[in-house]
Amino acid sequence: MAQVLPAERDLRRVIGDGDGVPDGEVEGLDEQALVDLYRSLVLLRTYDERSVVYHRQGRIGTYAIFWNHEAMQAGAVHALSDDDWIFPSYRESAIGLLRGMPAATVLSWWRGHPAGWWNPADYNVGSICVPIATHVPHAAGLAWGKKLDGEPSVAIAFFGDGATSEGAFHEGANFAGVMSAPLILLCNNNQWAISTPLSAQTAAETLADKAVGYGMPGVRVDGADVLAVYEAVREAAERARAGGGPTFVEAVTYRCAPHATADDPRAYIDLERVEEERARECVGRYDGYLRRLGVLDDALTEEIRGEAAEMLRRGIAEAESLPEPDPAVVFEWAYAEPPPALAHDLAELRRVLGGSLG
Ligand SMILES: Cc1ncc(C[n+]2csc(CCOP(=O)(O)OP(=O)(O)O)c2C)c(N)n1
Ligand SMILES: [Mg+2]
Repeated sequence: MAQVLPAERDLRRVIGDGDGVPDGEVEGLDEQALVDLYRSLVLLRTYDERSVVYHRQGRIGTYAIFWNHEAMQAGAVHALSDDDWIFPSYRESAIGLLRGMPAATVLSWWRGHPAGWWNPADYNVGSICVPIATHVPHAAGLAWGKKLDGEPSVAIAFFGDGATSEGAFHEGANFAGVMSAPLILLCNNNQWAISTPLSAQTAAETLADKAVGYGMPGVRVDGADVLAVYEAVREAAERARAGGGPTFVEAVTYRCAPHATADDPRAYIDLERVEEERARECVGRYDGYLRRLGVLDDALTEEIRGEAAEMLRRGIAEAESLPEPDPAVVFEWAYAEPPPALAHDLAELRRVLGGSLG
């Protein structure tokens, strides 16, 4: 009988505070790799901040903000190879950028344009999953399939603290455990599910404790420490590739932006706590780490930020230059032989939309 250890209690950290807490080091990351990681963090941060502006300008729809979640996304992707599969939730909508997906594609998704529906096989990045946790069984199935095919790829599924209360999470985790699938369950514990706090979500002491029930290790990391996430995911991937099965990684952070552009957290959140968390946000912490190490200065920072800003400028221009989609797309692909009522509904939609789109 395999022995399953209880989940780790302490949060793993690598980045110090530039004061009393010393910086650690991750083996095997040279200067170039450290700067590449920074580039990815800045790209995600820029995407996120610009998207809030685009939303306010009416250029994209309701948008799920991921400010201060960049470290868990970039840290995890950099720890994987391009053959590994990523299953994002709406919180990781732009993670494909780290696999070379154009910004216009992700922005198109948020504009409700079909150009935002990429082919997952082009980037090994699954579709953005909005229903909570339903992508966990998909990721488990893909990981199991890779194992059956004798391929060394692993899959990673990103989901939130709230998702751990969903049936699909439990089914996917259990299946992965039983099949020893090469899966990484990356739980973004930002301590809120819209307005539901973690304390109302679970009676478990930690979310990583859930791993024990599925016979897999549970690891807890500081989710705003990109190097701690990197190291934990790299270990989980090595274990999975070696036939060791799945790992649950709980990346603990705090949601210090609204859930989405449609949310006003002042109705339920402690604003002082938010300010504290914003002061220790993940991009600034890694920036400080690299400067203490002597591999980052103002000139390089400016260059990296400029590149990211330019990518977004071009991305939104490209997304906005696409022709309006035919509204018929809403009715296609659900049926091999659409029922006649749908033709009536489409005609009605064209009439309501008038000449502009029809
Ligand atoms: C199956 C399902 N139920 C409810 C919702 C509505 N909903 C959207 S986001 C959200 C909260 C999810 O919280 P969490 O899993 O912690 O992820 P976070 O948004 O914090 O990243 C809920 C309940 C949904 N999208 N899908
Ligand atoms: Mg959450």
